[in-house]
Amino acid sequence: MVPTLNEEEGIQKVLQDMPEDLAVLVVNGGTTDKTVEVAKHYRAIVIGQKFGRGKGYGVRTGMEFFLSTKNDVLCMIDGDGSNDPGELLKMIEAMDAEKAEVVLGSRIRGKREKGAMGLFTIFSNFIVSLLLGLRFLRFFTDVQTGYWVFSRKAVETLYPRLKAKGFEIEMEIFVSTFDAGLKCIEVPVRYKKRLGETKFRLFLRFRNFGYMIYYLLRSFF
Ligand SMILES: Nc1nc2c(ncn2[C@@H]2O[C@H](COP(=O)(O)OP(=O)(O)OP(=O)(O)O)[C@@H](O)[C@H]2O)c(=O)[nH]1
Ligand SMILES: [Mg+2]
Repeated sequence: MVPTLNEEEGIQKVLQDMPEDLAVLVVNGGTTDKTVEVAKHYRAIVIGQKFGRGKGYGVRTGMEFFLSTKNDVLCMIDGDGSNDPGELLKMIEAMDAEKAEVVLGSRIRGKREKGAMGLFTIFSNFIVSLLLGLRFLRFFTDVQTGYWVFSRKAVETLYPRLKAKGFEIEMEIFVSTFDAGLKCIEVPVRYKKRLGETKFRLFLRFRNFGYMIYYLLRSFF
């Protein structure tokens, strides 16, 4: 599943690099550029997101679609060309080897292209991950990553619990995974500079700190 909003450049790279064994679902969040045309050219299934605007709605639409299929594993990556789809196979192998239900790809522990992640982003992601992980007495380094792999059981368990509309979706997935008692592991992944323009604007980044406090407290009750 590739949640996408105006990523005509990035989606092309993502779909070109996608391992052949993976069927691709592009969840379009109201794109006004050529993202949909490019995705269809590469034979991806394209669906429009339901419920409203925001990445959270996009991810939840993709999960709902996945549950209507018979597939066993759901992978998720960003459509901006920063995530290498080849890493997903490594994440699926790690999920099998460690009998986990959820795998997240850590860009902090993996090799990053120079300039792909600013110091502020590295620092803030690390702090958010440290605090949310500590809440469950675990150590994670990149809870806000765009790389995820879920077992079918994980999607069945998480989908009804998720309420996030926007970029807080990854934090909600993380805390909901532990609240539901699903086994979650982290593996290092490569990260490159994104193509196109960011959708995660500065004010949304600050707002995510508020959400972090909400998710930290929510899981106590
Ligand atoms: N379906 C859908 N996808 C979205 C929406 N907003 C963002 N996305 C996608 O979510 C992914 C992550 O967004 P980015 O802008 O890359 O955010 P980020 O990865 O946190 O930040 P940078 O890569 O540093 O810009 C990208 O593939 C976006 O196109 C949305 O409202 N709906
Ligand atoms: Mg990105």
